[in-house]
Amino acid sequence: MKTSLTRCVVHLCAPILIACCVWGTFAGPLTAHPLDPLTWQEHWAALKVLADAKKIDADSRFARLALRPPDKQAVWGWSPGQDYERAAEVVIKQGRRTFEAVVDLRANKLASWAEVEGVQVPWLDEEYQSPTLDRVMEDPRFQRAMKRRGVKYLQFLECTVNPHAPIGEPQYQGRRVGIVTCSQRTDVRNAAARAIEGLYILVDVNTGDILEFTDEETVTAQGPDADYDLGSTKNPREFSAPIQIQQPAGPGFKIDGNTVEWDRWRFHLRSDQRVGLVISTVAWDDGTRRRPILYEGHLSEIFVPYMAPQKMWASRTHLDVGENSSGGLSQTLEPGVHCPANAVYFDAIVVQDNGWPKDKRRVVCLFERYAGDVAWVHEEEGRQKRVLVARMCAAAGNYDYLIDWTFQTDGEIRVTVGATGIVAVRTAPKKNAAEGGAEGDQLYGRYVADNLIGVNHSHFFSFRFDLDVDGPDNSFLMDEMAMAPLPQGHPRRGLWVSRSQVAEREQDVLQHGHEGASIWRVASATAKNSQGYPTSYQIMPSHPAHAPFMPEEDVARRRAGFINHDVWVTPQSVDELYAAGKYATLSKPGEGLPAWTAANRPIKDRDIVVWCTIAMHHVVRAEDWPVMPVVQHSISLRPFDFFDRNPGIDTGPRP
Ligand SMILES: [Cu+2]
Repeated sequence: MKTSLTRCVVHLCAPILIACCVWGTFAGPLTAHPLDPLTWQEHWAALKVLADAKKIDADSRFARLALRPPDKQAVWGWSPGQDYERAAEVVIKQGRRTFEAVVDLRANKLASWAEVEGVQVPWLDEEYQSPTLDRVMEDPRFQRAMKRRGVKYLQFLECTVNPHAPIGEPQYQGRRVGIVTCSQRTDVRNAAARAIEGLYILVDVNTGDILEFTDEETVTAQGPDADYDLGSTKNPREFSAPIQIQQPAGPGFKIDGNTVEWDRWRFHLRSDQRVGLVISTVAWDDGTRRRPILYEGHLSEIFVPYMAPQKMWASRTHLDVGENSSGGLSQTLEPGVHCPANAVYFDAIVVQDNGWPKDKRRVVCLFERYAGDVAWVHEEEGRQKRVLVARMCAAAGNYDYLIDWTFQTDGEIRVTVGATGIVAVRTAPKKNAAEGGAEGDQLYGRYVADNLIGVNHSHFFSFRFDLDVDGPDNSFLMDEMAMAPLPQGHPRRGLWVSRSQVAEREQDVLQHGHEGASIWRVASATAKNSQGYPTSYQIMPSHPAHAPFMPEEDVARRRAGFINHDVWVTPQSVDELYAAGKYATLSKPGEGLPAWTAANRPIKDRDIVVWCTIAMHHVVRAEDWPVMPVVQHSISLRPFDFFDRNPGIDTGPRP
């Protein structure tokens, strides 16, 4: 409802007026921008609409309650003071059934309600501690298994039910299958080296049934302590000369709500419960006009398959974003630990299992970084590098992923994933060669400490970039390098040349994915630079996915089909946000990108989305234990003929 009162409030931004309005009678936006996350009040308004419509009760469980993406054109066209839509999208688990709802927050009414069949919502917070655990721990098979392993204190076992990643088990189709894992919590802070090995226990958390109990091997060995806290490491080696980061005049960026301005950049940021940090409406202000570059970018999925044959390990093929988003992927950031002293923080609201909102503090930090890097230099002229960083930390089980969006004065945006945390270790006694154990165990990993094998695995990170380079009408260019022979008599036999090709349809991109030294670009269909070239942005992954190590028919690989190609390009669609599909928990093979692109839709001269996957194939080192130093992989979004020359040339000499 576009009331004049709304406009008045938004225009004046007057806190007094807002305070006078009682939520429920006034349904205008209380946010500063159409992409701002739902407020506490909007969250409750959505719940009340669902309750009034008799759609939810005390047993309803919420897998999502978040901003429904507003119309994209309306967002680009919006300017402060104008009215805009507000709606919530909701995913609800009712018993075994799944429902999707949309609540119109302006009209305060239910816009849609529909059942989605054959899917499983992301794992709920309460399901990690499902009552089914009691049945497992009381089961005589479990008690015998613990006795065989010499576990003395059953009451000090910490067991959890995690979403199971199916490895070809059709008999469990349609069930809400969880896998039970336990570790001994006594004596140490870090229980990663105290996991109970050799059990494969599957349960149905909907029914409480124990579906499978396999005791594959009895492992009584134990690894050494693996604590890494300050009290355990003792005598920290302090530097004698401290370094301080100070910005006496405050940060060099401006924040208005969730909108950030820094140098030539302007963008909006928010935290989403499922994918974490979302960067939107990124534009470059050249002084005369604001040029759009990226409508929206965010992490889309993480896939971490382990490479050991024991069933429990073979089934560790996690789709971390789609399976574990309940409670929020973004971790609370510790000042001075996750982010530097000059950082500012953004809070978020996440939905709890019962639908109620919950505050989550400091899930995104924003800071400028200046630490001696060089932006450009030649002879005595040059500029020190100062960049703007927006950071989140995705906590996914034993791993922590620091995800940075770095904005540079030269027009580049770099998305970096820093993997750290605890590598997953398999407890296995170190046998000598004569016993025949060592070689078999070490084929699938490497010893990092006595009796502890860091199991081989990969990390795949898929990012979704809805680029709008000088507007939404874009094309995808593939510049292939090729050898061009030179005529007889020329002293050189041949040279390489670069040939540009436009992708007409989705499959054109997939056929070129791994070829040679490709340059992938998203180019404007209309805008050209001063030399007549289409303005474009290059997508440059530091470590492409390269997934040749898993057979194509492997169920785990097929559930994460997005890893088959480093880059995919699709027509823009708000229904296609997650590379392995919207419902990744217990998903069937082939969902997400492989299913969508099978239609081979046209992608030339239209609004397109680029999906880029980077990978880390992790052969574990001794130095990765007991806590792993950060290792970085990145994707650069790099201007390519977007400007007429180096746009960082006019930056001042003072960083
Ligand atoms: Cu790893």
